[in-house]
Amino acid sequence: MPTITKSNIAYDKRNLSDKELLKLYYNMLKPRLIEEKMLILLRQGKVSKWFSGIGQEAISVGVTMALKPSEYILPMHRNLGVFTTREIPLHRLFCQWQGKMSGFTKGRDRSFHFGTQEYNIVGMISHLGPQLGVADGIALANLLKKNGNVTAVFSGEGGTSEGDFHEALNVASVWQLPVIFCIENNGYGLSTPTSEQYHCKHLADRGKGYGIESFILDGNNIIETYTKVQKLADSIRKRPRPILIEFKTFRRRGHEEASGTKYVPQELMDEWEAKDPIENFKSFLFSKKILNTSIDEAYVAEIKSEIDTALESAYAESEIIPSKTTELNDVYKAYDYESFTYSKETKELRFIDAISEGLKQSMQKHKDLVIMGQDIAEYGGVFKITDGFLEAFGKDRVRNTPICESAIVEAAMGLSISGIKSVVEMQFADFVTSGFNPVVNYLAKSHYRWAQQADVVVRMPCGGGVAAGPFHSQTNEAWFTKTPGLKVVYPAFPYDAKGLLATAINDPNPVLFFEHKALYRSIRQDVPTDYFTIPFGEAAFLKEGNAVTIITYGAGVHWALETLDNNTDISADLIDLRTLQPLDKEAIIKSVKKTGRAIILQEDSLFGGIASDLSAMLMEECFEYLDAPVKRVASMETPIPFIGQLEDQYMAKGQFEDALKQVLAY
Ligand SMILES: Cc1ncc(C[n+]2csc(CCOP(=O)(O)OP(=O)(O)O)c2C)c(N)n1
Ligand SMILES: [Mg+2]
Repeated sequence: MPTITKSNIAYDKRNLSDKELLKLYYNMLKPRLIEEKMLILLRQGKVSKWFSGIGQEAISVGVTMALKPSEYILPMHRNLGVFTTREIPLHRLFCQWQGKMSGFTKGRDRSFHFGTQEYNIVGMISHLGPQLGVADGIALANLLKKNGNVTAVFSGEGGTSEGDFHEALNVASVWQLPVIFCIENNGYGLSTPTSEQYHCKHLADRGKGYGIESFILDGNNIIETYTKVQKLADSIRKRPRPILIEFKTFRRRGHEEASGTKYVPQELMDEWEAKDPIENFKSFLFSKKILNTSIDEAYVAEIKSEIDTALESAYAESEIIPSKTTELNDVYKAYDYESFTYSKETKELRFIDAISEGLKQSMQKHKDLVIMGQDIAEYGGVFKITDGFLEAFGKDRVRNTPICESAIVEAAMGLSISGIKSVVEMQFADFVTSGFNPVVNYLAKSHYRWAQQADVVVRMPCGGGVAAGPFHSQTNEAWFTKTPGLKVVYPAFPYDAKGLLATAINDPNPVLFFEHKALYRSIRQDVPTDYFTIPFGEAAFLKEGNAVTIITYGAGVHWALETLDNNTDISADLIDLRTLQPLDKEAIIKSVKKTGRAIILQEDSLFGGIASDLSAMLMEECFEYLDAPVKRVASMETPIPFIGQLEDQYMAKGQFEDALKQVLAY
């Protein structure tokens, strides 16, 4: 550490007590000494990747000390000071970095990529920006619970270029969420200097554009960061609203240790070394006779001894012994399916009404369940599924959102972290692409990474046959069945839609719930009027026969039924999968072993779809029972065209009858 005899930072100690000032110093010293040790261990190859926060400690420490321990902080990769100030035992931190069992991720994720409910810290995913939207969700939960808590979230200046930043600030402003957005502007994002990252003077100036108060602080001045954040947090607790702070600081080491700093001019390094947040503060405290050599040496000795002891105990912990069962079991949160008794009374409902009724009854059952989506409140959603919900459940729980799929999925994750279930309505399943990252990387991986469930249902109005063209017709379930950690539900009937939606909401795991738009108003069925559930992973046998097994789901079910109605001589097992993840493998295999022939019908285009995987599974499991090759029937390998004659040509429906007859004739 450089020695600074006269402070280069102008401190004003205000009304802070000596004890508080010393605590600020101690809390900055700790991450610095840990990092200095880590750098040695890194060179010895004893620690994996390291992102240094040396020179930025005043921000992590100031913000963390300004918040109450019960308030969530969402740090980034350089915020060791957040973790140490929250007093996470060093043993656990070191175990985390070494991938040991006593860390926070059972060796499944590295460095600062973890969260802990015990310490109210939610660590990042690599993609940086999603943290900001997750903070919105936590802040929303605090607002709904009226607990007066503030949430702080960090981003580098590089991360502010991501769309997530824009979306999160906009949502926080529109909803007046009690969240402090902390930008650590440290001059570089990997090798990219600020001049190539953004084209405005200060990032804080962006606050105005979002309608958010913003401030610029000297990120190297611990008194300024601590007292200002404390004051702002107090004010937000009384009058909830978002605040943007740009902390000016500098990244004194490479992006990560191995990558070096060749591209950083030496003058900048020298200039910022002279502004070291710890050395300058130390010199100030010495000048005020608050700190002296003996106290300082005692601090250093105490911290070093804590580090050494914790390192020793972390190294002594045995390596993780891989177990496939443990790994697979932790992808999803365990959930014991619950069935409910319900009266025999039924009512004929259209597919769309069944979804609406199921959703409404879940809103009644789960008193804090929140639904979010574009135009879902006063307008009732573009399909009118949530018509009347606003009047029944109020604006807090039925939330119109700006057009920002990423931030809303992230906010749903934040609600789940705070123990609140949510349902997100994609206006059309096609638009999930704009929220794809948080679905497949945040929701899907969260339980596996740090045992945090993502209790979120994403409703997906999907499918073609409605002359809606390439961007309002897709059935994109295969994008999600590919991703471990997600459940995927795809009902074909009103009864299934209602019962499966209730289960999706009860299940604490992330569920993609596909609703075929062409079925909304065309399919009717008698459905129990009471609340009821249907278990996941159980296919429905709609017809039983001996000659062939037809496996399908969604609109495909109705195409197959129509074909069988027109060909009453065909004796087929017709399996409606109902849920794609989990998949009822047993039912499929059992049926194919019986019939010896299988045809799989999907609406999506062929390559990489569900049919391909099912076909491969049947080849592996039923080869010796097959009398004909397994047949896949799917739509054309083109985007989905608009006009009727082109869409009809595109759709798998038109090919199904011939393909079925071929399989039978083989
Ligand atoms: C979506 C995404 N793109 C790129 C990266 C690679 N990456 C990781 S950190 C980083 C730089 C981040 O810069 P900044 O936000 O300023 O934070 P700093 O590292 O300076 O603290 C980059 C490019 C990533 N992790 N995620
Ligand atoms: Mg940066």
